[in-house]
Amino acid sequence: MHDLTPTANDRFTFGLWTVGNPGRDPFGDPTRPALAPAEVALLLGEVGGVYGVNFHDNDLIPIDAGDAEAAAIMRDFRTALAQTGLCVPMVTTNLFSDPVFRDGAFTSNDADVRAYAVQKTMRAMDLGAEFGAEIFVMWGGREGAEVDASKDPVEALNRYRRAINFLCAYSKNNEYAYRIALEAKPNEPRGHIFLPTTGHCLAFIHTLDHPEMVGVNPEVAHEHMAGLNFHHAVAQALGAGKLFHIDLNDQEFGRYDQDLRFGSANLKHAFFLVRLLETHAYSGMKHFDSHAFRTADRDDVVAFARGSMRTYKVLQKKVARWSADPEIRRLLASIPTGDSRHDQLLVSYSADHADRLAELVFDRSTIAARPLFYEALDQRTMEILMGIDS
Ligand code: GLT
Ligand code: MN
Ligand code: MN
Repeated sequence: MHDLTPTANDRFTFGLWTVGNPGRDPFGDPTRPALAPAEVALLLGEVGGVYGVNFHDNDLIPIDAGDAEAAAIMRDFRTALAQTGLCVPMVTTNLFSDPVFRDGAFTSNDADVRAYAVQKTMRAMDLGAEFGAEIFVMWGGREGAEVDASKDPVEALNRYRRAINFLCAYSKNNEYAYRIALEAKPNEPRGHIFLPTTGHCLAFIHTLDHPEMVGVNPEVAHEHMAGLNFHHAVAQALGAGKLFHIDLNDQEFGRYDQDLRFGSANLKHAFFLVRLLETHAYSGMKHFDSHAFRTADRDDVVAFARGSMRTYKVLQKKVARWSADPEIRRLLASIPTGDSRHDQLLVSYSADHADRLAELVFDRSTIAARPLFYEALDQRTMEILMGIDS
């Protein structure tokens, strides 16, 4: 097997809503036929090397489906999973499409909407548990506002907190295996969405009743929409032990929500993201939360899915190549690191450490004159990315 061929060990996943995306956008109708859940699973089987398929409750069972329709869909989907060997590692709830959520779900001003949203999420948890899902994503796409006069944002976040606390307890009481992953997005479809960045989510988690159950699901495009460095957001989540899941895709800065194929817009960012995930041995799911261009037909959707995984695999190789590159190693080794004994003072506070630190004499101009060959380091990185290996 070629080393660029994805396997189940890579933990690559797609969603019913990603490869099943029919090409609708705010200005145009679908360009591809809708696929039934079982058809999406079969398509992913044809793609090859995919570990799992994720879904929103209503990707699998339409919101108005009767019992017989639901049972038939479940039966066909289970058959397709068995045929393809795919599992369902992550599920989520659609709290954004139905008009009932036009002004939010957990954070709505309307107690009926809030209760319905929690009830719908409980059912989605029940559904996902039937398929063995262990990650429950919460993307609050409609949790937000266009009109700040309409909501007290402190109270909105209190409502959000109460809903998540309730659902964590529900999951525990049912002995479900879920860990909840909050997904940030700054805007779209709302003008302003609550918990707009991964950093906001990380801070919010520590105000919850069960912070140990809750982490994040950062998405490349969402952090880029906020103009942020995704790799840094993921690093903070990793450092906090909160990277429960990741949504890989791409996004041009300053554009509408594009959900582009992973690595297709910002290759250098994608490279450093892969390096981060690989060097910190991230072992969770790598979910491609993107969709093929509206111009794609079924074959091109297959090419899109294969391309997403292949780009990750190529970047994995590039990371190994980069790390072993003599020039990169030389340049990294040249970065001045100063007198490591100073770190012994800073490792913890004591009156003695403070006194010794106070006595140190630093020659600012000498320190500031130490060379930093970052232009050379960045150029060599670019050359490796461009395929110039010598
Ligand atoms: C929606 C959104 C994604 C979220 C999904 C989970 S749905 O497509 O744009 O980023 O991950 O609800
Ligand atoms: Mn998105
Ligand atoms: Mn996403």
